[in-house]
Amino acid sequence: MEENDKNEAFYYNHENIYCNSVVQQSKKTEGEKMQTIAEVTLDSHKTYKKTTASRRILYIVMCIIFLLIISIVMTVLYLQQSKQLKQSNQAIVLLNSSFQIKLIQSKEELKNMTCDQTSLQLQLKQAELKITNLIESQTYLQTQLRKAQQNITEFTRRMQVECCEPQWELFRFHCYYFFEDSKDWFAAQTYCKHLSADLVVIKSKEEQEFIKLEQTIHGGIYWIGMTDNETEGTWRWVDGTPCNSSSGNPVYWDSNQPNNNGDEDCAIMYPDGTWHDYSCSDTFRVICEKTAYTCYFKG
Ligand SMILES: [Ca+2]
Ligand SMILES: [Ca+2]
Repeated sequence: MEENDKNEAFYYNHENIYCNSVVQQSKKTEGEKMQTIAEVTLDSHKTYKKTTASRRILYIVMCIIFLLIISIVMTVLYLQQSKQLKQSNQAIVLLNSSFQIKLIQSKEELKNMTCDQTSLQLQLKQAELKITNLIESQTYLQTQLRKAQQNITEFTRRMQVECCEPQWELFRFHCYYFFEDSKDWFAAQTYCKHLSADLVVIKSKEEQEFIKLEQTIHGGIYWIGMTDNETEGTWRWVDGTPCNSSSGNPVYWDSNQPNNNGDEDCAIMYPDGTWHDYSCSDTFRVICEKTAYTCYFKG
């Protein structure tokens, strides 16, 4: 029994030793593995670090390149813009110069126009003054002309006179011709017509007195231009106007005339101025009458 126990104990010890050895071996192996893993891990880590660093460097380089490209592009754009700006500035300078020149020219023209305007205003005032003077002169001349026309009219009126032909007597714008040959009444009227006249027509007291006076000077008995041969008792002058007291014209019949003694249709005038009706076929002297004409006084 003890033997067995000893064997068992021995076996147990050997087993423990073996186990321990296995464990130790196992531990040793795991450690190696761990070490290996650690080494691998470390290598991986180192490799990762290296990769990361490379990537960073790459990123940095790319950024630098990008920035360089951006800078170049910006520089090119800046240069282009600067060139355009320079051209624009040059154009502005040219425009400004042109504007200044035109402004100076405009000022000069304005100055000249101002001078011209002043000169024109002065000329206008002078013209207005001349027009005013001309109007005044025209008014004065019109007044003088009107006065001269009035003087001429008055002078002409004074120079105008009524005239009669030779051997005709003038009385109040009429001419009278005392023809001393004897004719019947109708022949007497025809004779007067031949002289552009008629037998005398008496229409006022003054005319009656004038005829009477002339008849006294010339002497004899004269036909006057009055007849009732158309209607008996209705006496008319040769100009057609009635001859009676109601006509408004004076009548100078003798006290018992007209009496139509044996058909008396024509009238005569005695030297005393009285009127008588007589036969038209009887013959007496002739008094013709016509309107005087206008003539001019000769100094
Ligand atoms: Ca009669
Ligand atoms: Ca008689």
